[in-house]
Amino acid sequence: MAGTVLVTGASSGFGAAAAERFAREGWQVVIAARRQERLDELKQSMPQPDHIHSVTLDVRDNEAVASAISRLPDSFAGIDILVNNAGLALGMEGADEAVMTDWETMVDTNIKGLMYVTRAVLPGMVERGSGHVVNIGSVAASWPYPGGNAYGGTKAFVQQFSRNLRTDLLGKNIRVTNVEPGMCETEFSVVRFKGDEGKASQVYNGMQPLSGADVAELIYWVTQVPAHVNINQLEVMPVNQTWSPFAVHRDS
Ligand code: NDP
Ligand code: 8X3
Repeated sequence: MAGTVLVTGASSGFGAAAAERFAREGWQVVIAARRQERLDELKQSMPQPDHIHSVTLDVRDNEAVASAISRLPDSFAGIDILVNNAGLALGMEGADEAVMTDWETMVDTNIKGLMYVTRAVLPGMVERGSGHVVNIGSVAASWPYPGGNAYGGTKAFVQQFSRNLRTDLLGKNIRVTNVEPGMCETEFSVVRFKGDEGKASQVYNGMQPLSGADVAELIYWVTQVPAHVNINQLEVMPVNQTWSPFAVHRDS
């Protein structure tokens, strides 16, 4: 057996693809998300379902996170790799029109949820003297775009939190990597546009976005480099996405 990986947000997108990628290589996978039926389907689709343990979990609930980690069955309790993937964007309104509860949900999930899961899992890694935390950031952490406001802010937190984790964990043999993808067609835009599938699919119209499998491959790869190597940050975009020049507003 290769080891045990915990993937949050495993019911869809990168998380489901990463769970499959690790399982294919013989890893045990703890799959966590809120939608239990999706987790059940994923488990049953795996080559060895008994190597998969599913946990219904809302990462915004610190007590539930701590309790779920402490109640993992013994055979799944030694988490070697944590993939902090659960997250979302909500809305694309400008900052003067954005919905405050959307901002709060992004902060609660992308920042606080990621902190809760990390804090619950790290002591075991430190005790065992090994581990790897793979955080899923975004290009939005570094590169602003209209409507990215609070979402980009939450991913900037993930970027700096990842760096600071590295400094705290120096000498403890625990790796930390921040994977920062650009446009990828998952359920991300359907969630962002609150179920409007037409609007979501327009985001990827006429261009080839990344796939969940592309990102899963990178998540897997950063964990497979030699044990003395730490990939700090990995930014990736589809070829058809780059930055914009500075925008300048002119009066005439
Ligand atoms: P999806 O919407 O396909 O997947 C998001 C996953 O997060 C789902 O499994 C969802 O599960 C889970 N999730 C959301 N909220 C919670 C919560 N409160 N508790 C537990 N799980 C939760 O999107 P992606 O796969 O694209 O997104 C995964 C990560 O990648 C996110 O952090 C996103 O910000 C980031 N990202 C996405 C990019 C993209 O273009 N797609 C680019 C860069 C980064 P459930 O609803 O069942 O709880
Ligand atoms: C989302 C990436 O490029 O769609 O994290 O804003 S992008």
